[in-house]
Amino acid sequence: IAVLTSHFTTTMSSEKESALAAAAAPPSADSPTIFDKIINKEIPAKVVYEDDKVLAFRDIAPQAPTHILLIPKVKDGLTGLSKAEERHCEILGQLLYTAKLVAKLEGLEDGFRVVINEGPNGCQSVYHLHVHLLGGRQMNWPPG
Ligand code: TR5
Repeated sequence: IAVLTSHFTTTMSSEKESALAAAAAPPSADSPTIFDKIINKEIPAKVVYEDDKVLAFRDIAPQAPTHILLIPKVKDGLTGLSKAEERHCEILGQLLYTAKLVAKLEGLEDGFRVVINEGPNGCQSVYHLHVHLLGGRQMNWPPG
């Protein structure tokens, strides 16, 4: 029972962790996030691609053999996709196009998934728009 309980607790805590992180996040805040520190090179990240507008780096807690985050270097109010306005169309397109480029760089010929988590129900935890690029294994549908 102790083993079962301990396994159950472990499983539940990791699920609860991301849900709690998402619930605790300030959906409307435009305050700096950890991603600003990565952009400014104040904290290290495993950068796989960079140009003047987009930065792509490996997720610290990968959910697939390849798990990369693509972010706009200038947030410009884009805490999440729900804040997108017409002026953001160019950067939104660039993020997706760069995801395709990085997928090719990573050798994901058999396919991949791109995800944008939005708000508490979407389990968003970092309020700086980012595209997840996941690959290297068979994905399932529907997502959890
Ligand atoms: O949950 P959402 O969609 O908001 O995704 C945020 C992602 O940022 C998660 O997949 C986290 O694992 C990832 N993350 C969080 C941190 C971090 C990171 N990826 C790379 N490097 C990171 N550092 C240095 N610090 C984080 N807190």
